[in-house]
Amino acid sequence: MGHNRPMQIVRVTGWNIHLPYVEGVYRMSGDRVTTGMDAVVVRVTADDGTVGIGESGTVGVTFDSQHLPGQIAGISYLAPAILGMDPRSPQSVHRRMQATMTGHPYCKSPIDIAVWDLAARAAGQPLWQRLGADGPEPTPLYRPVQGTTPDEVRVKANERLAQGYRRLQVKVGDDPVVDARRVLAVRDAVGPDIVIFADANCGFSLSAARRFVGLLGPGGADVVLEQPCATLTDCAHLRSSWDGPMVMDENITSLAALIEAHRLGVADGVTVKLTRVGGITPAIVIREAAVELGIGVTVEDASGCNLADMTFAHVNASTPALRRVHTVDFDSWVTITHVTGPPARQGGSLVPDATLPGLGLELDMQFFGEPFVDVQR
Ligand code: 0XW
Ligand code: MG
Repeated sequence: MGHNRPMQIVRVTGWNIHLPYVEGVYRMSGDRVTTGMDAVVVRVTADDGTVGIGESGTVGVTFDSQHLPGQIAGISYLAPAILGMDPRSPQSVHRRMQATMTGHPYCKSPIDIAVWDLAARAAGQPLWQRLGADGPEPTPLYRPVQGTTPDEVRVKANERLAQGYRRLQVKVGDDPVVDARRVLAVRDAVGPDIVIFADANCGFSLSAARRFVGLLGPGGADVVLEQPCATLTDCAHLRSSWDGPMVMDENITSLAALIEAHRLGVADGVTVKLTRVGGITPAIVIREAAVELGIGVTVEDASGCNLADMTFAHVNASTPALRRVHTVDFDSWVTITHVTGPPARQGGSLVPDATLPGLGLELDMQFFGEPFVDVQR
């Protein structure tokens, strides 16, 4: 038997990087338009030289309660507090972050991901295995279809199919009449076998959401409704008009929120965003509870490139197949890939590498300038 030698975190380094979109712009309801996403990358180094890396970031400042300068300040505050801790116990490191700063989960997320990567590397295991997965299983991808008119979204939906996606997300949440026409146009263009999520990103008032689902007609065009209104209460009221599948995203901020969504009957599925909840440690608690409750789970985030995608690949692989829904591939969205190693995307799925330890990726230092934080013990 080998000896369990002590190991400690001796350095924490963080950079931020802007990731422009390949397609120019991305729109969500309420005229929330961005031309790229911000990502923060954290590297945690152990005393034996093993490193772990994590990425999590923001899409503008009007999606979730997140702000890049806040993330930089919070990570700089948290970094010294985890020096000296054993990175092979990620939950312990997360408890230290919780004790150091209340809230601000978007600051804890990239540190937590980097510590999980390091823990898996130290164990000589891929992260999917460290998280208890059955194997390096694939997670199907979805991709938003953007466009303001029915004709535009028809063309865009077919482009997405040609790119290999079999699951589409149509952004809604503005004018219910216009939105319903666009969703029906996509359904007409892609046929009955393609999964369509209609994501309002909290944009509909309750009355607008009622009008929208009514205009989809009998069977609701077989769409899944994603976060139609801003609150769980309004989503619950919508149940009197919509008995089709409903998925909560922005409202899933914690385990307590998941339990409340379940109690209200609005969570056939949930989207757990790592940056929103504070990293892998809280995400897998929420995921395990959702699986236990029979709720489908997506693990993803608001922003990133292949490093974020690979994290989604590993964490989703450890969700039992019956409850694994889909996820996002940001590397296809943006013009920069700031890591080297295998791409997470394989055709229409994300797949973690079967054997490489941790996340299996290295930072490509040509993309990183001065770090905003670099603390050492
Ligand atoms: C499609 N996303 C994963 C990208 C944006 O960050 C928001 C999110 C969503 O579901 O709306
Ligand atoms: Mg969403």
